[in-house]
This record gives sequence, structure tokens and C-alpha cells, in this order.
Amino acid sequence: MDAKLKELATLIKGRDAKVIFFVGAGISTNCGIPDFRSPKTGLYSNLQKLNLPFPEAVFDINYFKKNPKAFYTLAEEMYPGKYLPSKFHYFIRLCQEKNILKRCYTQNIDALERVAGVHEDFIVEAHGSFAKVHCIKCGTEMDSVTWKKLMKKGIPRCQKCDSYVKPDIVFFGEPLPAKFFELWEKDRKDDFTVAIVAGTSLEVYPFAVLPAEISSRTTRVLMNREICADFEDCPRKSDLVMLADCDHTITKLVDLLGWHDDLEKLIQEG
Ligand code: CNA
Repeated sequence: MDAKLKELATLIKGRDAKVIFFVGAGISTNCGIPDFRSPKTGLYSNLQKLNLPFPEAVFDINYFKKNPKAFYTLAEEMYPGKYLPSKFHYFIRLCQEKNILKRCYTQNIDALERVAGVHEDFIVEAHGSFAKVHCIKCGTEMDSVTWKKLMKKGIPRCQKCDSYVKPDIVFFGEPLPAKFFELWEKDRKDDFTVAIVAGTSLEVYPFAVLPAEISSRTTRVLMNREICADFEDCPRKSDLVMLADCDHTITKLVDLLGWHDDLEKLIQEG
């Protein structure tokens, strides 16, 4: 691991370095937000109380149309504002401050990249966010203040047609935002210094294929508790696989980069 970290630090310190991130729920577990699939602590193993027919139903659009309660129970838990970013989120911000950040593709809906101060031009929220709320039938937008107020009283309904409303989080069975496809069409043709894949089981498509589509001239890095997807099935000789807590890995990396104080300053400033 140490040799790999040194190699990564050298790449990041190199001339005109550019870093691109592909992240998932694992970068937010240290913030107190459970991921989906970690055994015992993951959301899927804790969803019994919602009486779901299958765990993914909580984010299934057809299930939601009939029974929105499960999603709303979870939405209250995960609504942005309750949690603070992790070291990893602040490392993404630090890359922005050092002018080496190219993009951050995130599957997360917690918006913690934004909270950490990463500019929205760099962020692709592949599975949407809580930022906007729409009626699932007539498409009318509901402002988030009204939505939050209504949520306190029960399941919010459209004030125009009385159907259910939901935030623009991508459910199973719904298309990903156009921004995801537009930017990936450009980014996939580019060479980067490193692509850091972190905190994801890479089980949700189409996001899961992105690491396989990264240019062969870009060094891929996996910072995860477990090996997954293309890193396991089609490993590249240049891959740097670091199986550990991603905040732990980042702590060591910033020390090697000499950026420890810069990162702490960002965290202190919040
Ligand atoms: P997942 O399938 O739950 O996988 C998480 C991965 O992260 C697993 O491989 C874990 O081993 C690993 N992991 C967990 N904690 C750490 C850690 N501290 N350090 C390193 N690795 C860790 O989650 P994915 O993101 O891959 O699945 C995609 C889903 C999850 C998306 O649709 C998200 O919307 C959804 N999700 C998001 C959040 C959030 O916004 N924070 C939370 C839960 C689920």
C-alpha cells in the first residue's frame, strides 16, 4: 500500500496533473450515512422495518407510485443538512483549490461534495439530488421550503393535481440526468493523470461501466474496502488498488503530498 501511495503522490505532484473522481456511498459512511451494501450497517440490511418486498423497492419508481412511505422515511433520514462532509470530500475540494480537479462523478444524493465547497461545474450528480422537487404525474415543480413543510405533516402531494411529488433523485427505472451523458461523452475521450474510484461497489448501471471506459493512458486508482467490477474482472497493469477505509488512505496521501495543513484548514473552515 505505501509503495502504491508514493506512486500516486508522485503522479499527483507531476506537471499539469489532472484528477477525476468516481465516487459512491462509501465516501459518506464516515459522516454517519449508511451505504447500501455493507453487511450489517448498510441500508439494505436495515430496511426490514419498512416492510419492502425487496430492498431496492425504496428507490423503485413503480413501487413509489403505490407506496411512497418507504422512500419518505429514508428521505427524512438522508435529507442534506444533517451531515458534515468527510475527509475524502474535502480532499476533492483540495484538488479544486490546487487546480488539478477535472471532474467528480458522484452516485451520492447527500450533496456533501457541494457542502465541502466543490463547485457545481465540477460535480456530476449521476443519480440526481434533493435540490429540486417535481410532481411525478404533471411535472409541476414544488419549492423545497413547501416540500419540507408538507413532509412534516405526511406524504407531500402536488398542489396542482394532488399526485405524489418527489425530489429529482434518479430511481430505478428512471433515466439519468442529461448532464451525466453530455459530460461523460467529453470526459471519456480525455486522458487524465489519475482517476480515483472510491467508496462504491460499482453495481449500479450505467455508472458502473465508467471505470472500464477510462482511457488506458490514465492511471486508475481504487480506494475502497473491497475490490469490485472492472478492477477485479479486467485489471490493468497500471491500476493502483488500495483496499482500506478511504479517509485513512487520504490521510496518508495528503501527508505524502505535504498537503496535511491545507486539508486541515479546509476542514476547520467548514
Ligand atoms: P454501495 O453499493 O453501498 O457500496 C458502497 C461501497 O463502499 C462498498 O463496496 C463498501 O465496501 C465501500 N465502503 C463503505 N464504507 C467505506 C469506507 N469508509 N472506505 C472505503 N470504502 C467504503 O454504494 P454505491 O454508491 O456503490 O451504490 C450506488 C447507490 C448508492 C447510488 O444509487 C446512491 O444513490 C446510493 N446511496 C447513496 C448514499 C449517499 O448519498 N450517501 C447512501 C446510500 C446509498
